[in-house]
Amino acid sequence: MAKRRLYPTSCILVVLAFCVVGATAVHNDKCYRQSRDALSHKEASAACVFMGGQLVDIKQSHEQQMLTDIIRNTNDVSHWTFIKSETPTLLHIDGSPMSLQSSWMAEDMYGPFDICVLLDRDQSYKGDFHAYHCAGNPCWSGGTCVNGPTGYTCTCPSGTSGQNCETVHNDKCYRQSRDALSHKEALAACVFMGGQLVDIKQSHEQQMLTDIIRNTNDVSHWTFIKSETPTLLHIDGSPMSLQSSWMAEDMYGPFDICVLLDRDQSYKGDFHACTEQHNYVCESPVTPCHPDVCQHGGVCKSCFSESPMCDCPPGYTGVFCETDINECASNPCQNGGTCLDRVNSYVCACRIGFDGDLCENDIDYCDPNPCPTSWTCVDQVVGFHCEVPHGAKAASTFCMASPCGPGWTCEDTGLRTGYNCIPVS
Ligand SMILES: [Ca+2]
Repeated sequence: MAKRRLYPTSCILVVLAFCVVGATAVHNDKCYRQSRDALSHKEASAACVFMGGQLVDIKQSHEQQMLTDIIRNTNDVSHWTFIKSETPTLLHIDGSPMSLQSSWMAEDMYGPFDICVLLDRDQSYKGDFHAYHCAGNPCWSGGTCVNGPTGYTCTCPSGTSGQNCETVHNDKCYRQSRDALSHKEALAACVFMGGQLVDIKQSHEQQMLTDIIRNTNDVSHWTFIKSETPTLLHIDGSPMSLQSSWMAEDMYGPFDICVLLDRDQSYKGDFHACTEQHNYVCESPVTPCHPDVCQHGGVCKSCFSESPMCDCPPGYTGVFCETDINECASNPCQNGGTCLDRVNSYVCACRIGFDGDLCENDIDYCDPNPCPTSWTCVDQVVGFHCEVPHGAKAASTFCMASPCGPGWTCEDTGLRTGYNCIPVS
């Protein structure tokens, strides 16, 4: 039985999602905020809790109508609601259930097949089921999400890969943000997705990130380091008594400075006020999956407490490596050959008269000349013709002597011409 996610009953702030810019409504003693950004359902749930509310849980039609009116008057796009369905039952081809653990029971997990309820713009904002993935664009680093029957695929910018356009480097997983936030918000955002703001320790790590950033959005990114409050002096040289807030884990003072991989400094670290809004990179360790859902020997990895990433062996693709790539799709066999799909390869079955890996060779049956001495051989598409030499004794029944040999059919072609040899198919 599905268990719905519970939130503290003291919450009266109910929000649609994250990062508010106005668009706040009060209706029947509840306060609603519309998000500025598109997130996955999981991220949206976390974002609402982060700001002291919860993802909107629509219980009555007038509430839905009120929200629909607001959305239509603002950005007019689909919005997540609270409800998340159970993992749908997937069946093997023989009808037996596929043993994928439903992750709905766990408070903070979403399974690869979970679907969520969207106030769907394309359905006049009636609730509709959507894979939680693409509707919130789970693709980081500027990747593009494409929904498929068993999940989604991210088309990732160069330098990034993985299910969500993460970059895996030395057993760490990196994600580039979609948005610019203050250093404090960036720190919190990384923790929310199960990681931390990137803490660059080595130059090869910095170089790797610089390369990725240059290939994607090419803007400055926050790193983990936050400096102490700098000493400020009055005009007479005496120190200004500002309390340093660096010691407290979750506080930022008004004069704190943070370290930015600064685009204008060729991505060398540079000091900036922590309150500036910049993009950021989150990191997390790469961990094995539980359960391992990858098929056909795919290696299952997970990062940011997210759904599994399968590294598929050659010849397989799909979120779970469930699809045997059809290597025949490009019709590689020539001259009417039949393509037989294999794992990471194919075999061409050639029409008679052709050979070669791609059936690209038109067989020359006259090389070497199989005809009697002094006869002329004429290569045919299938088989060959032996032509009687000029001045030879007239005859029309050359095949009586079985000149083609076993495995061949002989065909007399008439007086003074000769015979055809055709391979038995
Ligand atoms: Ca194949």
